[in-house]
Amino acid sequence: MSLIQTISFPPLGDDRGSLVALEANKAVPFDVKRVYYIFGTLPHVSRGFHAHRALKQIAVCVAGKCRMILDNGKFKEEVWLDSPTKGLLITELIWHEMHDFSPDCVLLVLADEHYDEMDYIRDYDDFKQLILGRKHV
Ligand code: T46
Repeated sequence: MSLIQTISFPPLGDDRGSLVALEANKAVPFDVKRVYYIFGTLPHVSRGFHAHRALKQIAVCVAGKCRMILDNGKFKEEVWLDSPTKGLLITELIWHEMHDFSPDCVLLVLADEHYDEMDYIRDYDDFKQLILGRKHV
């Protein structure tokens, strides 16, 4: 099974331009408790490098683009987030990294829980051990 689960957000366009509406439990397959966005990341800077224990998220570049790597501890896949109509589902226990941000990139993220640093696994070895069921981290 592919790690890349994208969701198409149909644009509601007319001659004035486009509009995308994201509704919880519709286009977004969970209750949204938090929204954050990442912008002004320099092109040579990478971000992420963690997995979440339980958090589910949808990420979409509403402007510009970036490259997302997803890793389930067994294999990795990558996808360009390069359209405001392309959302990426990031489920729990998926190591994720963001690279190659364009200067105009605004990465919008919808999350199903409030911010909780305890939900982060920021050490790759800990992540692997958890996936392999060898360690409680
Ligand atoms: C993720 C990827 C896609 C908060 O205080 N509240 C928040 O809701 C968030 C998301 C972050 N923060 C603080 C924690 C750090 O001091 O903001 C700072 C930067 O966060 P972080 O280094 O985790 O940023 P990224 O870009 O590496 O990761 C972020 C999200 O944190 C993460 O959940 O999945 O984007």
